[in-house]
Amino acid sequence: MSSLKGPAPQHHDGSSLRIGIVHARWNTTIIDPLVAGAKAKLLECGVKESNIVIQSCPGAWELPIAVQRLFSASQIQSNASGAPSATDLLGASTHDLTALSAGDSSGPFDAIIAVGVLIKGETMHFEYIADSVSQGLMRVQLDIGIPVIFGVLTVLTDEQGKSRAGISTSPDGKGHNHGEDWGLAAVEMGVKKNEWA
Ligand code: DLZ
Repeated sequence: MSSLKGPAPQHHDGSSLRIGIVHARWNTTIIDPLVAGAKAKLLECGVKESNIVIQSCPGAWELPIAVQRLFSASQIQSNASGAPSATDLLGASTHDLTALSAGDSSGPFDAIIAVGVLIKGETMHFEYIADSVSQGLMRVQLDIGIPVIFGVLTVLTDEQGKSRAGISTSPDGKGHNHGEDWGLAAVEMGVKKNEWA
């Protein structure tokens, strides 16, 4: 029976891929399981742990520049042997990007997952950030020519966010971890980007 919502997940072989995850540090209760879900699916698809690089930035607003810099740094790294690593470059130029973990591999990323959680407050902040981040990530994706997976939840309440991270406390169940879908999308698009090159 076909599902009413979302694409049927495709499982591709990610063993030759290098994937970046950049996440905001606002709403970490929701962010952490999303990042863990994305990483679990990458590993399940065969992406090597050393080829998964996870970085953070302060908030969702910073995600477009963080993705762009992470990709540029990985390109520089692959073009010049002995050059500073992606983590070094990001650390040097963007002090609030901190490495949670970094792989020992090098080379440009095949896809980058941008993860953020925007929860609507009482002001217009949410609308401005949500709109700018969406447009910024699309622009970066097309500029760098690498799939940028849109892992930004724009929710009205904490509970909606928790449900989409698979940690809801509601009696209806825990919800579904969308991070897992983003991991699968990154592998699918990373593989297809190479096939369509
Ligand atoms: C300022 C702000 C607010 C109000 N809400 C969120 C949020 O729900 N999620 C998120 O990721 N970031 C939020 N931020 C921070 C901005 O994204 C940004 O980090 C700051 O405005 C500094 O540029």
